[in-house]
Amino acid sequence: MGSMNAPAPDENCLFCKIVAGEIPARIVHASDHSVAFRDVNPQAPTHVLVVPKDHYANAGEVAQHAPTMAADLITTARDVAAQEGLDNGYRLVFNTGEDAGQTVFHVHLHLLGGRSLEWPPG
Ligand code: D5M
Repeated sequence: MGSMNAPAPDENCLFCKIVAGEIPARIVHASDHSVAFRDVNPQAPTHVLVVPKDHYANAGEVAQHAPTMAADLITTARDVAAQEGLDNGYRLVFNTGEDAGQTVFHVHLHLLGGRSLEWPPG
């Protein structure tokens, strides 16, 4: 979390570019440590991605190296859910690796809500 041991931004990383303001995004929440923005390909009426400003490849990496940051992603998602009026519930997802369909290797917490969500996911 901005510590001396924080990983350097990855110049090829799409979400590092969004964090840096180099690529536009519909930002719904920002703090010193994280940014939340709307997914370009929404799968629900509310579909927001919460990312740490620092570059970690996936949820396991951020939890191992910056556990407070990992918790911050979840509390930020909770706050955005409240802001979006998702009083009936919402889903949080970390796709991790190829089989899960992870396409951007900068950890992002999907916040989905605004409709009834099926289980199990596809
Ligand atoms: O999810 C990666 C997600 O990132 C996917 O739902 C699309 C979204 N995405 C891709 N490019 C952008 C930009 N430029 N803005 C906002 N959202 C974006 P994954 O879990 O890796 O499959």
